Amino acid sequence: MHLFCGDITTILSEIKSKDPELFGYINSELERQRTGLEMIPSENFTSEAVLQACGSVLTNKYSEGYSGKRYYGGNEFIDSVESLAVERAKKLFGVPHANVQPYSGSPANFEVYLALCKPGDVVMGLNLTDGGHLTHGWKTSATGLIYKSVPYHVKKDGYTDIEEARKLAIENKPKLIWVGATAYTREFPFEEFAGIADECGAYLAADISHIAGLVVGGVHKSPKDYAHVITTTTHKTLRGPRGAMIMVTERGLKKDPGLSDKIDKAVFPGMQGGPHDHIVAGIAIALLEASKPEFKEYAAQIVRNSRALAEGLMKRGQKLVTNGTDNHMVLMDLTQFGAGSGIFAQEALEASGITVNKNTIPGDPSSPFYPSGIRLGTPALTTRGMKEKEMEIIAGLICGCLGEIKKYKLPADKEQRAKYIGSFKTEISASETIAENRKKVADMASLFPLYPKMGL
Ligand code: DSN
Repeated sequence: MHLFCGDITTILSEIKSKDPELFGYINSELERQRTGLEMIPSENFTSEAVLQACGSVLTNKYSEGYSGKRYYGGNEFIDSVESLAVERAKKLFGVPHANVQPYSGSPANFEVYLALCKPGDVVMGLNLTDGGHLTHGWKTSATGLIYKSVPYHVKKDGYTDIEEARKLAIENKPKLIWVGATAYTREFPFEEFAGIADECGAYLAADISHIAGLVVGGVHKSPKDYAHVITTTTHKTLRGPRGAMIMVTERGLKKDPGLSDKIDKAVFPGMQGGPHDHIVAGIAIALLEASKPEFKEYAAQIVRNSRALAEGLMKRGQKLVTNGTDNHMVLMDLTQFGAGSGIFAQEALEASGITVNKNTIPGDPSSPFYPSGIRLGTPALTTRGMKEKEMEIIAGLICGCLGEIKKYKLPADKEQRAKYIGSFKTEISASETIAENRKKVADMASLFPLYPKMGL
C-alpha cells in the first residue's frame, strides 16, 4: 500500500489517480468556490494548514475518552493535539473549561441539554422562524421533542423581545435558556438574558456559532461574563474545520462547580464515541490563527463589509430585517416580491454565481421550506480579501438579479410548486441579465484567488 504524508496538492493528486470520478466532483466544487461569490453567512474558507490537518494521519486513530484518560492505547500524541486545542480555546475565549470533541454544532447543543436537563424539562430559545436554530427547541428537532420548548420571539422591528422572554421565563421556569441565533443581524443581548436566567434559576447557554470569530476579534460582545455555557461551531466566522466546542465559563462554575464534568460526560460517553482527532487538530490550528493580530482586522472587516452591503442594498430599495446589521449577516425581507419568494432569489443568484440561502424572516407569511427572505453574509468574501468597494458592486449585482424574479409568484397550490420552480429555473438560465452578471461575478472572483497553491 502506498502511504503518503504530502501537502494538500499531493493528496488531491492521489485522489485523481485512484478515483477519477470522485476527483472530478471535488475539482468541480473547488472551481465553483473559486469562480463564484460565497455569501452563505455560515460558510467560510479555511486555511490550507487547516485543510492539511483534516486530511492528516490523525484520522486513523481511536481515542475515546479525554487526554490522559483514554480507552485505547497509542494516544500519546493525540493527547498532545487535544490538549493544545483545549488550551488555545480556553485562552482565546477567556474560559476555564473547553471541550473540543463535539462533531458539529447540533450534537454540541444536544450535549448541553443532556448535561443539564431531564426529558420533559422546560427549555427556552429563540423561535426558529424568528431566526433561532433548530436545536434551540424547534418542534421537529429532538430538542423540541424530548424537552418542553417554550420559544421566545423577536419584536416587529426584528430585535429580540426581551420582555416577552422574561415573562415566559418567569411563568414557565425553564431549566435551560438559549441566547444565540442562526439568522439574527444584531448584537445578542447576553446581559439581559443573564438577568432573566438569574431571575428564574435557569442555566444560560450562549450559542455563538455564527459570531465566534467576531467575539475573538473584539467586534461583538463576549458572552463569557454572562452565560454559564458557551457553544460554538468552528467553521463559520472562526474559519476552522467543520466541528464544534462547548465551553464552561467562570460564571457557570460559580453556579455549578460540577458543570465541566457534566458537559464532558454528556459529550463522551453520553452522546459521542471516538473524537475526530484530525478535526480537533484543525480546530487547534484555527484557534492559533484566530489569536493573531491579523484576525482582529479580519473580523473588523467582516462587519465593515456587512454594513457596506446593507447600505448598498437599502439604497437600491431593498428591505432588510432590522434595517441593517451589527454583524456578518444581512437578512433580506423579500415580501415585496411576494410571500415565499426566497427560493426565486436563491436560484436567480445561484445562476449568477452568487451563493446565498433562502431563509425565513420574522412573521414570515410563507413557510421554512418556501420562506420569504434570504440570508447574505460576508465572512467568506472577506477571507478572499474583498472590501467595501466590492460590497457596493455586489449589492448592485444582487439587485440586478432580483429584478429578474419580479414576475414569478409561488403557487398557492403546493402540488404545483416543484413544476413551477422547474420552469422558473429554465427561464432564468436563459436571462441575459443573469448571464451578464455571471460573467461579472467570475471576473470579480478571479481578482481574489482562492487556494492558489492547490494546483490541479
Ligand atoms: N446551518 C447553520 C447555518 O447555516 O446557520 C446552522 O446550523
